Amino acid sequence: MFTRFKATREQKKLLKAIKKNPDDSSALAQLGWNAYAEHDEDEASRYFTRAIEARSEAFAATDALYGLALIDLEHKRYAEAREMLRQIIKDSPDFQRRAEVHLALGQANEWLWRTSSWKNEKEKAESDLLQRARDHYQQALERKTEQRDSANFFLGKLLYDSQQQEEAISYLQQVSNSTMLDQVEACEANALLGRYFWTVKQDAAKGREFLEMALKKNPKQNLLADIQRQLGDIAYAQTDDDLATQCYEQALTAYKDVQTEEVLETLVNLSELKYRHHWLKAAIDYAERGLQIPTESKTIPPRLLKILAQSYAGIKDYVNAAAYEQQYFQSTKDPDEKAASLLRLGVNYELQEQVKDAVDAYRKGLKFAKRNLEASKLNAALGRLYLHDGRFNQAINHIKEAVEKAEEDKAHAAAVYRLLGECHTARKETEKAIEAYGKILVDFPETGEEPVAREALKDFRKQFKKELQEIERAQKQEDADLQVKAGDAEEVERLLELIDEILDEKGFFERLKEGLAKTHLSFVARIEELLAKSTDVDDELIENLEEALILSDIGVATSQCIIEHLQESVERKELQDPRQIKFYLKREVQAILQGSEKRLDIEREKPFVILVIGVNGTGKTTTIGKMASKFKAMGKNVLLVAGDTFRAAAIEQLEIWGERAGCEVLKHTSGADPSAVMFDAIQAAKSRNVDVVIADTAGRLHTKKNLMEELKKMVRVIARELPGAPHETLMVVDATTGQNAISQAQLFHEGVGLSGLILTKLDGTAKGGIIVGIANDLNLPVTYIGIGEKVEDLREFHAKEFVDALFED
Ligand SMILES: Nc1nc2c(ncn2[C@@H]2O[C@H](COP(=O)(O)OP(=O)(O)OP(=O)(O)O)[C@@H](O)[C@H]2O)c(=O)[nH]1
Ligand SMILES: [Mg+2]
Repeated sequence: MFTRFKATREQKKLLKAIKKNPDDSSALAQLGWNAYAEHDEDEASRYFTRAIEARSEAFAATDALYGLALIDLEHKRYAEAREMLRQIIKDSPDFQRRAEVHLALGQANEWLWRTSSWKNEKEKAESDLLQRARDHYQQALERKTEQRDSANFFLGKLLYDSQQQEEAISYLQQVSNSTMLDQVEACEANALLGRYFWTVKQDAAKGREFLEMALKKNPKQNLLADIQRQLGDIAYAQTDDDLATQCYEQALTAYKDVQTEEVLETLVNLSELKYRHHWLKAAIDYAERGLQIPTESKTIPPRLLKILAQSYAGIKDYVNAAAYEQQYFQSTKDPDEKAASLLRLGVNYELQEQVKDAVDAYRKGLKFAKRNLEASKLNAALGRLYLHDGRFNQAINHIKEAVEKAEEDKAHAAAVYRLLGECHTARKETEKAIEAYGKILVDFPETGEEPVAREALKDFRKQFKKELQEIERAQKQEDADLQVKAGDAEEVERLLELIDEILDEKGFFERLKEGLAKTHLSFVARIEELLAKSTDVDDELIENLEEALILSDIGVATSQCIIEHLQESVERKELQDPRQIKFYLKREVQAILQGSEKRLDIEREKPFVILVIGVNGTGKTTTIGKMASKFKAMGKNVLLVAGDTFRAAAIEQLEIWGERAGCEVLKHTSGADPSAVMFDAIQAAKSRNVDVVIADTAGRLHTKKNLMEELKKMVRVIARELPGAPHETLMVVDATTGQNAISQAQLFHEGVGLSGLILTKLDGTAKGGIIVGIANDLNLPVTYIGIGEKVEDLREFHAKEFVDALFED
């Protein structure tokens, strides 16, 4: 209110002044500027022109001329503006607003440069106009006035657009935080910086930082769209799909109805994101919008067509899917993509029960497929169709081809082996069928085919057992065919043995489950009981749950950690039904254990030295024996070291294991210094081409200081003789110890530094939950778990397998 009042009062004063003296240039110029500020440019022009004509005061006339030039600039009359501005520079060296004049001249030249037509890029880059624009900005900059930052910005932007990006960036960076720039300039400066760091430097963090800064300055529609699109690109590249989707959708809204390549790129990325997250209708919507936009691009249309084909197939609209698939097939040049497309098309036809078309598509696909996997998938599809059609000879040929090239995709390979099993079964090639199913159990155990293969093998077993019974019966009845049947019996028994062998390989899971039965009872079953009594997930249930967890050996801290996560899920309303708790609990436990898996990389060094330590009787020597057998089976030359010179018969015990595994044992006499044994062992390993050295040690209590010192000395000797060794220092922990195990491991870790744990005797204990506490509290990985005394009872620790065995009823 106040300023307005002042303005009108000043206005009145000025009008009075020119009434008195119509040639008062100063008042006329000021009136011009006032009108200019009110965006009344006609009026401003009139006052400015009168001020120039009056010429009563030189400064005012110059000022008015500058005003006129600015109006011309705004109306894109660059040449006229430039003339006037040049005149000011020439005639009025003392004009106070000289920096502004240079800035305006810079802009006039810049816009003349931008709007002229150039023969080629070179001519454009070497143009005088460009040079002049730069010079004037530079002059404005050097004057260190309020316009300094604007000059900096204009110069930066001009350099950026004239292919001098590095130089441009240094100017723009100086003003990215400036308060002297107006909102629009500040926004553009940061947007340019963001684009530069992201697209030129591939620096996502810096790019995002500047783009977000630009976003805060309220960018105009088009710039907003660009900024959001680039933020989307960054998120997309970093696979932050949610953020990418959000940014792209905002960009699209800001782009409105324009149809540029940028919009098209946004659409194709968005449709891929939607497809990836199974929002198929949205994927289709964006992709079809993308297809409407004319483009020069060779890559985008095929991408759109592929998404459309796959999305329509996903929503079971096979007609549209097939139509787009055919277009995709035509548009892509890559032979393997063509093959993959025909594979999808074939599946599509099968779903529409057009089997003949499907066969044609698969056959045609085989002509294109160069990559193994595509060829294998096409062969498998053909094999499957022929198999179902009863044409076993054709089927087996395709399936065999498929098997050869299937390995790189486990799920697919498993499916192919199942087909092979089915095909051999159909051809009555029983042993080959068993082998095919066996392959799935041994090599692809974590695929969906595993239970199928297991069932198939069990069916064979049942069938053979029945056959055996029949043979027996026939023998008792002294059947005439006795001789023949006896021969059959041998064959059937052999196959039965084969099946048992295969099924037993995976029997570890069953044994693990059996072994964990008590832990299951004390942990899972107790919780199930609790849940059965509850109807709501309320505070009482959570409290009881916490109590149950704490009682189950997983430790207080870990229990609280799990409970906190559960509570978060309750708050987010994901977890509302007590029946869900078991699932959530399982997920939590698995998440904790997942981080604790560790595979020994014995190929890493040669010789690879493993030192095994722990409290008395935890299973060190037994575990070493089992590990030796494993490494031996992998074809490694293993040396066992009898480092336990203390306990009676310890050396003999290791020798028995060594014999069983078929590897050498290096020993001294009982009572010798274990460090001396280690010294000899390392020398021997180096000279005898040993791959893996496993050193046994005497059991010791973590509280016995002198025994800890002895252990440290062994480590020192090993490290001195072979720098970097021991490569693994593994502590064997007896699971039946329960919570004590954690403090034991802690003290050993402080003493010699552990690289991992082996948890033994998980069979039969109720305290198996300790493994969760160990994983959560100690930050030490678990390499192996032991569930019994035999060689096959030691296995690498798989979090998923463990949790499945623990939670399964
Ligand atoms: N049930 C079961 N018993 C095991 C397991 N691992 C080892 N054992 C048994 O635990 C007992 C002790 O095993 P050792 O290998 O001698 O233990 P150690 O740590 O070498 O013992 P010291 O050398 O005396 O410290 C033996 O009877 C093993 O058979 C396992 O995973 N489950
Ligand atoms: Mg021992």
